[in-house]
Amino acid sequence: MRLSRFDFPEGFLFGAATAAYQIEGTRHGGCGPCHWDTFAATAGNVVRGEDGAVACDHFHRWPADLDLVKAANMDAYRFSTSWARVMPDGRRVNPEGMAFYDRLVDGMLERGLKPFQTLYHWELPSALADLGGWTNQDVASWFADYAEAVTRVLGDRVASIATINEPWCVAWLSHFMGIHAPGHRDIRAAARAMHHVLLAHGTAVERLRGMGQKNLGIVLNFDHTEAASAALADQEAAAVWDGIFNRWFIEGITKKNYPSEVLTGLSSHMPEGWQDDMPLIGQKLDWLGVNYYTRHTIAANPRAAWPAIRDVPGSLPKTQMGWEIYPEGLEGFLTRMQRDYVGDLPIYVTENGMAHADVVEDGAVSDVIREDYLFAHLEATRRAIAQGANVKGFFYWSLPDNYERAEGYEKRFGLVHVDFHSLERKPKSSYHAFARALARNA
Ligand code: IFM
Repeated sequence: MRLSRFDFPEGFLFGAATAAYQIEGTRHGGCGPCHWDTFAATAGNVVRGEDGAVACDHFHRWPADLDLVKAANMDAYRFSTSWARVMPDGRRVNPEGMAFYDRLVDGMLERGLKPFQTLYHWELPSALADLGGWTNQDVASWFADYAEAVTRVLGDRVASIATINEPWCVAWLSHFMGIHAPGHRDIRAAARAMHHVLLAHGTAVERLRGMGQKNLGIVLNFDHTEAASAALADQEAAAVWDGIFNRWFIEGITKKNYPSEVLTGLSSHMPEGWQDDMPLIGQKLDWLGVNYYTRHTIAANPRAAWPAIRDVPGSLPKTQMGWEIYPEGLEGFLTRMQRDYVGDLPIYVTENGMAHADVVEDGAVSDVIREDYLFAHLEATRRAIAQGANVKGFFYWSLPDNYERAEGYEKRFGLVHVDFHSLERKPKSSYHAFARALARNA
């Protein structure tokens, strides 16, 4: 017997998540260029060189998309505002871009959906990328200016605001591993981005709180990390990876310090005087967002430079992304956050989902594997709540299939299938299963 909304505490919110660049399309509404446009235009970065120019054309089709959220009996919708749409040159407001989000938020409220806004899900305006982007410490005040401008318009109607989505991706994946925009592979750039992304978060929180805004949080991503063996070298390698991926950001915010295993490699590249920023970074949150997808097995890699580690392929069933399916990791992070970092602070599962090579057959999409994934992670969430984690909501990633960044349009995460030629939407069997579980008259 599968779970339903009645297996969760009263008031628990269910929803789906999206991000601006991945669904909206950038050709309309005066949207400016962002670093993802140039990253995608550089050969070799993105599968088939695909970009977000059209995506799901949510810019025009948002009323029908919100209808789908509503028809799935969801309570909330997690969306992001694009910095490059609101401020095409990074600094001056584009009224047409702002008006789009104004209508979108009203559209959610008209359908009884709580708007969960994310301010930065990776659309750094190109004009600011030209100035060094996340490696320039001025990014903190640029970001706070943007946060203030958006909040002056939307702040009276959104239910919550996340500053940054997945700082690990913004900083490490994009400046050390080179896999996301701007595609750097540079330890100094990475160290600066690792710090500046949190400085931007803290600066924006201070600014918005000063305006009286409530419900401010941040969305962090976590990957369950295991050592490949009991050997000390593998154990230490796993601890370094856990530090980079899972501990850097949450410890920066809740302990006002960074993990020593990571500072060993980064301290000589950190911006001067970074320690003075920690009180601003460590301001109290109103809630924490946890994004969780998979686990990693890590071994030492003695021949490599710091952080001398390598990924060892795991043995569990994998998604279309090649990510292992391991719901126990979600339970682990939710209880770990409560126990080690945030206590009773509200926690939301702000993203969880899987990519699968879905196909339309006889006019329908049967994605039973995604149904199983979703319900296994809902079970994991419920177990964490039973152990005392104050989890208040769960958002599936994503509502429609969309632009999966470096993977282009090939990897399908949606509850709703999108034909990227006709842009027709077709709810998958997972959408219907989730809708049944969320029905109030069940
Ligand atoms: O599509 C991404 C999203 O932008 C951030 N979190 C992970 C998702 C799946 O890779």
